[in-house]
Amino acid sequence: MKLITPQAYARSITPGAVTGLPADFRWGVATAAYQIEGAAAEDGRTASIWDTYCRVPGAVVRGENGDVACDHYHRMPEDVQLIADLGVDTYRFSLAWPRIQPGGRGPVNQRGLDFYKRLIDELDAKGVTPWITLYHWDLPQELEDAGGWPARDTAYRFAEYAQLAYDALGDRVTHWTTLNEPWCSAMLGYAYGVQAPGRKDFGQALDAVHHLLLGHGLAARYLRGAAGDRPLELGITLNLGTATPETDSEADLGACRRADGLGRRLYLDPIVYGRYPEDVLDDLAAAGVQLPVQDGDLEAISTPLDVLGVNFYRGTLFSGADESGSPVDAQGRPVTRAVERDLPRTDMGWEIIPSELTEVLLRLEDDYHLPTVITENGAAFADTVAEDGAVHDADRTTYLADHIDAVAAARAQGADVRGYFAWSLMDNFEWSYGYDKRFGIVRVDYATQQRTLKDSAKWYRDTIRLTRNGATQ
Ligand code: IFM
Repeated sequence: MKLITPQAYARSITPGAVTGLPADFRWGVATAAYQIEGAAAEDGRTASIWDTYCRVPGAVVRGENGDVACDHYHRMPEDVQLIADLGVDTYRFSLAWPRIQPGGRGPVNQRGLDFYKRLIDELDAKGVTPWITLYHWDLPQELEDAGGWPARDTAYRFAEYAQLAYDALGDRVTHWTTLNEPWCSAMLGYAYGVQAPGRKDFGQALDAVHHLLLGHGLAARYLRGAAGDRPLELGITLNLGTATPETDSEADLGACRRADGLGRRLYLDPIVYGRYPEDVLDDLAAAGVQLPVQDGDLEAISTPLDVLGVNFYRGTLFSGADESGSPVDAQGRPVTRAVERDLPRTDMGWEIIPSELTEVLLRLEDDYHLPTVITENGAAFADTVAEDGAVHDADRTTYLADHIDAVAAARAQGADVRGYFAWSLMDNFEWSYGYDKRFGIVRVDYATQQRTLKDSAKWYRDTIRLTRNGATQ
């Protein structure tokens, strides 16, 4: 494969209005609690599965962890000022479950909750709308010890935590996302073992899928009821990409059907239509796996939503044959193989192809008819600090510009996409990659905790301003 360096990918892009994005288009930046907060043992917070997983030798690059991260817990007012200075209208952040309800059971921990109240005060004072994600992967360790997401009780515990959070903050916050990327929680955490809690059991991972969705549904149902006449913008965030067949062969088309089924329809169909996709259930049955569905679960899971959060990073080309051309593996199971393309890549090794974001948004419009918001999109690149202290990250600016254009293209073709959040506000703890991978539009010097706007942040700020000023609708 020809390697194309980020430098070859980057273009020089000046800020300008993005045609076709309306004045009320939502612009934001996003973060997640464990990735930025630090203060891991402060004010009553107890361990999450990530605190534990980071201590497993070899689990995280250089054995790093989120104990300090970006020290956002102590630097929150400065960080909110940074957000306000970017000119975004919305800040998407997650609540740390083990801070709000240590151990995942029992009453609220007031000191933990007060941090988020102060954050919301600060955002309000600066005119930035808070958008809360209830769960961005930091399951209280005590719940994992009791069985984790493969156990049905965890769904009820999540609904109870959602209730505590909404009762405390629902009068101040309108925008609520239940889960971030349940595919990652279930598959990376319980099937592939490359994220917390690090289990490797396909059957348990599928139990986790259903219980994550059930937790989402029970929480969504509670929030809907509790909101009453109060405005509520309720959603879930899924990581959604494309599955493109390498050829039109039956095997390659089958590989795409399976990848799309297990990666996307398994979540979207129950959430939007209240049913699991038949073909995926058949595939699972063939593998000896059955989802632990009980009466009433799918009604809860399909509680109506206002918005679907889309995290887009990459699409994938699939082949239904292995390297030797066989359509089945050694166990006789059909092959679903990702094929590398000759495309530029980010520092994560992820292929860059913005047109696939347009494709995803149009597909969601056609098949699921829910308004969407891009709740995450962005790229890690190996930034360098120039002699003048600046970060000239033309590669990241190019990535953001091309993907925002892809959103505008989807809108022009009829997709009801209403907002875009850059991932991420600042460099942070990138899970199993530790601090190695930098996704921020703001650089964090972890030795001093100094924040520096990268060129991409300045470009984003100016593009938002020009687009708002130039918007006609
Ligand atoms: O950093 C993560 C985030 O927590 C969830 N979505 C993908 C990002 C980049 O890997």
